[in-house]
Amino acid sequence: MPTYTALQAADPDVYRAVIGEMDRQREGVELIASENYISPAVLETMATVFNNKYSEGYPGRRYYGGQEFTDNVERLAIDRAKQLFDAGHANVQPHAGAPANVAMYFALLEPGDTVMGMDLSHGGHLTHGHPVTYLTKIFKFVRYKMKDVETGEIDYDDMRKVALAEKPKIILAGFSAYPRELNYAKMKAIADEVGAVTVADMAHIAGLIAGKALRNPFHDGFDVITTTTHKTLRGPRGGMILSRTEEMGKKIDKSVFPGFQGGPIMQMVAAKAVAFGEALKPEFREYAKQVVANSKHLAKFFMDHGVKLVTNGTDNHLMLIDCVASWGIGGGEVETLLDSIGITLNKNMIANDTRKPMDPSGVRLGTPAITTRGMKEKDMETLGNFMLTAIQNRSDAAAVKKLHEEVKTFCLRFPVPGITAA
Ligand code: DSN
Repeated sequence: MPTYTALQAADPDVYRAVIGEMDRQREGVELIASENYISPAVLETMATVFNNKYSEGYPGRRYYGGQEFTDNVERLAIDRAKQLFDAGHANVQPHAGAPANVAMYFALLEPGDTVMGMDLSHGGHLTHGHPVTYLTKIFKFVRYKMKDVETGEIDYDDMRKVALAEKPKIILAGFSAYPRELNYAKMKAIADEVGAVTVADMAHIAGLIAGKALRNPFHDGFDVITTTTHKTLRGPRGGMILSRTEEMGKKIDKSVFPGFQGGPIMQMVAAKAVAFGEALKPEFREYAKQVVANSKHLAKFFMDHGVKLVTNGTDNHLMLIDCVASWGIGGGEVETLLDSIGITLNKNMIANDTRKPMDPSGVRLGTPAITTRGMKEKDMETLGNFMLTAIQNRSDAAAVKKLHEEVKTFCLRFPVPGITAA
């Protein structure tokens, strides 16, 4: 375990919080679909002296001196990202996924232009045009949805009809709570008909694409990919924008800096380089394959036990449980109950939900973090049983407490990179 002796001496309060969080991560099961554990090398790089450096601009074109080593790590991150995703250009400076999307919109649109993205309630993301975001004050968003929530198939006919009527400048693929593969080729054909740029926000599935477990939208002619780097890709917290062509990449670069952000967070850029280096290794392909295998196995386990999954299964790392249909209780109640036994997931709206976002009908869960810990198919059954037993015995405090101990004992068998040695 890292010791953090300087922190302990300087600030015992923050030190205690760090140790508490390490213990929580070691002793519990992380099923939040967007979370993961980074390697010791990525973790070390995030705490390096690159923190002390301002580097506005891009490698070889900076506004301040002293850039020999920052240029070096940013070039490594760019080259590795391009190789991982077959991209023509990579901007590795976005601080996170939402800023990456904002920079992308401003690179490609004028105020008042229209974007077509997936409806939040059917799996899309806030930055794909939800009215609570400031983006909707500047751009017009139109939405597409699933045609059939039992299969998850997108309504591509309606998408085409709306695209022909609304003439969006961007057709945006991507999601944060959708368990199926998208048909990028169909979306690209619709975009070509109306002259739209195709963008995929692959934040959730970047690691699965890098690991060749899911299809790469560039291979169907998509123009731009935005992503975070810390989910399935198992890198530091941050964002990235990839372009198919250098020409598009130039527009993106200008938008990220100076258009939107200031100096890059260079220790994170360096850590992205390390994570992308790890993702280029053959072991990462095994990881990506296992994430999907675990997810499909857990989904089947639930369905075999009468649990209702939105779209009745999964093609990727995540699934959505309809808790009301399965157990007659809301997703918030399930989240709180499972938290109390050391299993973390999040309450989530499901398609056509009649409940409110803070008290929705579903929960979302995924397998990226538990797969990093080395869990395999048989462990999915153990986890599924823990969850179902907790729900069945939710009014029996002693049974819930006993289950918490069992979860802890189970978890401690699986090392957490950066916390416990493998
Ligand atoms: N917070 C991320 C997720 O959990 O999907 C998306 O922004």
